[in-house]
Amino acid sequence: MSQPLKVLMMGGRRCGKTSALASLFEQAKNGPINNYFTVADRTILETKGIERQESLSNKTLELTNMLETNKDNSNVFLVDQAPTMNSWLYKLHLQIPGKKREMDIEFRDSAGEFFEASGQHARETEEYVRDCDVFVIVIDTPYLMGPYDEATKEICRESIGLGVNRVKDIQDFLTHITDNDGKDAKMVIFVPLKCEKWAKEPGGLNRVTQRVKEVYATHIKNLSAYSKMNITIMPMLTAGNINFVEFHDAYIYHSIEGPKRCCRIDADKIRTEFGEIEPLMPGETVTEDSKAVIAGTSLMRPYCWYQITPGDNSYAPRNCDQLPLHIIRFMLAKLIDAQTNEYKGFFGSILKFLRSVFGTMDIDELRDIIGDMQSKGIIKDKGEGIEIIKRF
Ligand SMILES: Nc1nc2c(ncn2[C@@H]2O[C@H](COP(=O)(O)OP(=O)(O)OP(=O)(O)O)[C@@H](O)[C@H]2O)c(=O)[nH]1
Ligand SMILES: [Mg+2]
Repeated sequence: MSQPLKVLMMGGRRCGKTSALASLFEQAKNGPINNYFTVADRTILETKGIERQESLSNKTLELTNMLETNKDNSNVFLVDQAPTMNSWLYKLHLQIPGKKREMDIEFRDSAGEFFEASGQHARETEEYVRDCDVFVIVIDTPYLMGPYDEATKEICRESIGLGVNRVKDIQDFLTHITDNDGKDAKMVIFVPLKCEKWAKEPGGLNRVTQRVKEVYATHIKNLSAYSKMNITIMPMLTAGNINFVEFHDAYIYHSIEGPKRCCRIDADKIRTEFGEIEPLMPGETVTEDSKAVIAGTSLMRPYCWYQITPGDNSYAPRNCDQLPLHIIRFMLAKLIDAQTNEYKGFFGSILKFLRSVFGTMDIDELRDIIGDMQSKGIIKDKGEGIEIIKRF
């Protein structure tokens, strides 16, 4: 029976995991991958309890709406409206045009709460970690860079940055990776998101990558101890033109219209989450946002404020398609490794598993396609902050 290639999306609450998948599917369907594969979203949307799984096309709409709403204004606004609670599967289907050669990549996309080491979902998450071959660690870039930039280090202290991105918790979860005594290759990809601001600065994405190497140094060191581990850093632009501007303490503005997230401008003025500056009227109050507490700590996460690029509100994702390409290339290398080494006892089962992961694809043909994409620069191994730290 064929089974999909399983990828686990990891990362803190609201860091942009699902939106990144939406842009990944979008770019895979419409970008240069299209010349080699017919790509389709084969997700079957589920319902769990009161929550219905959001379709990726709706997540793309959320981004394009945000770009459209703030077109031609200089509003500084908040993102992050509706947190999810569950773990969902999104399935990317690849087919060689006109042939019965097809395979699926299945992304397990959990809510950020699943990556709290002492949270109620920790056991479940550990199970996923044992079960997957590829791990995507999504990083909320403003909170990664905040503690190190002069302008923001006071309001976004290091403990806050680490807390929001659940850096320590993820380090713990990664210890559950099982590599069967080095026979079973694994891949970890660090993906900084919401990094548009840095992408627009000369050398900005290289600074982000450098910071990933410092903040995740222990993860990288521990992972490097596995003999067959691939480690890559790959910044992705999900929206392209929603740029980080500043942090402010998290407040709620209570008016007759109901509660809105806001920041204080001065003693009697606030800015709402939609970017409107409002004077405080009699009877209106401003309180701390209790939801801004970072779970498991007493720290408050400051809100991250964004602005559209002046004169350009296009939806312009970048390098999101690199993720599936690097993943397929890795799985091919894993297959070839298993074939060459013929591990005793283990070989038969892993080969069977890998064959099933590639569905009805012809391995030689797939290898040629990946080789061609590589020589044409469609698969990127460097530039724009992309860096391969370790390859087995
Ligand atoms: N500025 C900016 N905002 C983004 C970007 N990607 C996503 N967002 C916004 O960030 C918020 C969180 O994005 P999601 O993709 O829902 O985050 P998530 O990690 O899946 O969140 P949970 O599932 O609740 O943990 C949404 O309001 C998105 O519209 C981006 O590249 N830039
Ligand atoms: Mg999500």
